[in-house]
Formats: sequence, structure tokens, C-alpha cells
Amino acid sequence: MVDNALVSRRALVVVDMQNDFADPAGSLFVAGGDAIVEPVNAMIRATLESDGFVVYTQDWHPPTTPHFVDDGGVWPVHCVRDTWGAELHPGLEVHGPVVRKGTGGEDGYSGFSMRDPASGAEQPTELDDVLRQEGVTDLTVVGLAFDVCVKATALDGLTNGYHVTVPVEASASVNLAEGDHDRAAAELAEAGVILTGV
Ligand code: VGL
Ligand code: ZN
Repeated sequence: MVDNALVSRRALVVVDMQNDFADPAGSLFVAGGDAIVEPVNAMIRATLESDGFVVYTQDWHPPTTPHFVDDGGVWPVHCVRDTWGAELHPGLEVHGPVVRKGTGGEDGYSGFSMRDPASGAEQPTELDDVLRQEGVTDLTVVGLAFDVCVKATALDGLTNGYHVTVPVEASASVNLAEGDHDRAAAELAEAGVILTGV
């Protein structure tokens, strides 16, 4: 008989590798975002070759939302649903489900949950269900941006009971405020996320 507690399976969670973040012409281009497409692809292939699972998140906003600076938020307009900026980067190899977040105008920093900016109420995305159906126990979180959505997804991964690793070389930070990258790295390490490549 198999003891399920001894069976582990890894998922690669590819966060928000979308034109607005990963293309230099994108509205919220993350410096170095284009340079991680190929390293992320290599990790996607390696994960599938070792029987892991690959899942993608996609920031998917309505045209106006309190997430955007025009409507009281902090971010320039980005990843508006059904636009070029919201599409996954054309160089990204897609071999797994895509989980959208922010679809109802919520902040949606974490791939696991969406938060109403007005009420603070949180509701889950389907990510956790998808991972459990696949028997996933361990997460490697890569993509954009390290100090925003990768961080939030990794922290929620821990909360939801996964072992979480973030390879820093397969990510990049937006650094809205100077020092955000280093603060995010410290916060992740403190919480129990394994950071590699630092
Ligand atoms: C993100 C800022 C706003 C991200 C999403 O994917 O890291 N950053 N929305
Ligand atoms: Zn967003």
C-alpha cells in the first residue's frame, strides 16, 4: 500500500508572464522580464520531463478597476482583458491550465485569491483545486513580478500547505518603491519559502 504522505509531486507555477510585464513595450514592463522567458521555458520542460505539473496565472483586469492609478490604485493600466498586454508572452511555452485573477476588478496579486480593494473581502481562484486534483505537494513559483504577484502567490502557497521554492533567477522585480526586491526576498525567507539562486 502506498503511504500518500510520502508521495510528493511538484508543480511549476508560472506567474503573469504577460506582454504588459514581460515585453519592453508593455505598460508595466518589469526590467529583466523579457530575459526570463527562456529560463522559465527550460524549467517548464524540466518539470514535465520529471512528471511534474505546470500551471500558469494571468492577470486579467476590466478596463477600469480601483487596482489602476486612474481609479485610486497604484498601478498604470495593465493586463486589460482581451488586449495584447494581457496575452501570455508569445515566446512562453504553454503546457498546462491558465488561471485568471483580478477578473472582477479585484487586486488579485496572489494566484490563489482575489481581494476586493473596497471591502477587503477575499475569494479563492481555482488554483488550489487544480493543484490538489493533480496531487501536488510542492510548488516552484517563477515569473513576474517577484516583489508583487510571485511573492503573494508563494506566501499563499505556504498558507495552503505546500512546500514552496522561488528560484530568484527565474523572476524579476517591478520595484515600485526602491528596495522592494530585497524586502520581498526577506519576507519570503522569513515566512519559510526556500529562495534559490540568490
Ligand atoms: C502585478 C502589479 C499589478 C504582478 C499585477 O503580476 O506582479 N503587479 N498587478
Ligand atoms: Zn494587476
